[in-house]
Amino acid sequence: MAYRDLREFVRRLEKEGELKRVRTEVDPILEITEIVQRVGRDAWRAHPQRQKPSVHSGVPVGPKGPTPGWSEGVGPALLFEKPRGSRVPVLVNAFGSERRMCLAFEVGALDEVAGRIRGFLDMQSPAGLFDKIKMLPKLAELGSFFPKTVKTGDCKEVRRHGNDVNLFDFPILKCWPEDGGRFITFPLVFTRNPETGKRNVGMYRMQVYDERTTGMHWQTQKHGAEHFRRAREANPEGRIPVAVAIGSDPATALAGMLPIPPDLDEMMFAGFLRRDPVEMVPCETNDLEVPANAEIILEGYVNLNEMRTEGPFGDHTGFYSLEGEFPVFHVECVTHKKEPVYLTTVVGPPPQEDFYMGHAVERVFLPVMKMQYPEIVDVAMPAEGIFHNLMIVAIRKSYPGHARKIMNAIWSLGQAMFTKVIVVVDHDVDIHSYGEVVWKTLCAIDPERDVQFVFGPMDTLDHAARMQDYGSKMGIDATRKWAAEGFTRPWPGEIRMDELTRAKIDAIWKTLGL
Ligand SMILES: Cc1cc2nc3c(=O)[nH]c(=O)nc-3n(C[C@H](O)[C@H](O)[C@H](O)COP(=O)(O)O)c2cc1C
Ligand SMILES: [Mn+2]
Repeated sequence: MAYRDLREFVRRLEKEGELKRVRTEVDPILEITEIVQRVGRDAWRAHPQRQKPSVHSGVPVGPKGPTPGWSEGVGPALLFEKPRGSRVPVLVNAFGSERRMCLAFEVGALDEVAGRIRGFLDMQSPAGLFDKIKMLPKLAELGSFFPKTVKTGDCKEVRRHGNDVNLFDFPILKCWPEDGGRFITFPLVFTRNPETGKRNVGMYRMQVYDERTTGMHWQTQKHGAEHFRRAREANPEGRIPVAVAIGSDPATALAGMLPIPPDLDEMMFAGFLRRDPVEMVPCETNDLEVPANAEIILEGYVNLNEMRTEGPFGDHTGFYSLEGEFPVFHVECVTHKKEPVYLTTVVGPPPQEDFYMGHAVERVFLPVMKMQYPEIVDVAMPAEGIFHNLMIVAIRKSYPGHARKIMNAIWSLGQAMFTKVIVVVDHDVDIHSYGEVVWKTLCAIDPERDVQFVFGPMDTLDHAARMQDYGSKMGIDATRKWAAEGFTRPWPGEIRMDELTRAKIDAIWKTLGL
């Protein structure tokens, strides 16, 4: 049974021992972040094995009990019951471990979600990966995961319009000392493609400027930004309706971060993930729809001719993302449950909660990637690589230049286009052991020959790129080099003891007193 709403997920987390309540009054300005950092650092330090998803995503519970780190993540989910200045409790870290991501998707292991997607994709085999993902709506129709419109929902229990709207009623965090203000960090931002009418949902942070105005940080390559541009081309002086939902059942709440193709409805995907259609209600003041079970809804518009300075913001890079010009969201109406919970997350120096959210996406989409590129054996994205900076890929190399072909494939694959450094190794390297990756990569390269640079779109948050959103990327071919690639020297074998000697020593080992 799919979770009814966020509250039901909170109850489940509590039952599973995954949630702690904080009853002391604490300030959403900085103090909550500091508490989240402390529980996170302690948990991460205690479990250095946590970064081995090949071990812990497939077999969460082995004969010796759960794999260390599977449940700890960045510490427990935290429900702050008394945030200073608000009557609304704050939920943070709800998805901050692999175990909680599995609870969110109601599976024993993330591979199960991947398996369901693969099951659908196996039924058809259109040409490209994106075409494959685009098949999902049709396939999902079979399973009737399409969102359902309903007349009303819990998110409408309280309604406020115009001057009665006050964003400061909610315990919106200011996370880090130099942040430009308070930021809503876990929203679902709803827009429609002005040309096709299709819905998009994205998770884009929103800086609170005053009671009824926020920033809208959709980065230039994201679908919300594309809707904005298309509408502006048609009518530069106009506006587009925007609705924001904060807090929903877990699959729906997470759908805003999914790196799926444009015009594929994230709410359909959420229905697929929760195995039950998402119920949508019409907004009060525009023609958008929002999840009926949401905790809080903000309705309003974005002017197409208005930009405002947004930031700085302590970001998931571990640095402040700089000030920039972004559109402005004007809130005209707020609706919410009678006793809403405010869902948020803290980003900052890795690892944070978002590592586990991104890690789940990586594991769930890996089989889709493998279907398109069967030579890919596995992919690893260390937390400190913050998703876009480093991807380690193991391939079964079959022909000259194969590693470079895979780099180009990844740079053309949806949001993987942002990957700054790709390291391609042979299939026999354990890419979840970063020590082994460093060792074998550095032994395998002649840097001038094996490093390739390309130019292209960059993550907006990359502060080292020569320009915002545009820069260079690097691919390292760390596979064994072949004669067919112009490498004519012999390639040495890796040192390993022979079986006979090992067996002999095994036989006398206990007598050696070591
Ligand atoms: C906690 C969190 C915060 C995020 N903040 C932003 C943001 O401020 N701006 C942005 O463009 N993407 C942000 N993202 C990434 C987007 O949600 C992600 O790229 C998503 O796929 C965008 O949806 P779209 O493809 O429909 O545009 C964030 C992701 C997470 C997990
Ligand atoms: Mn989208």
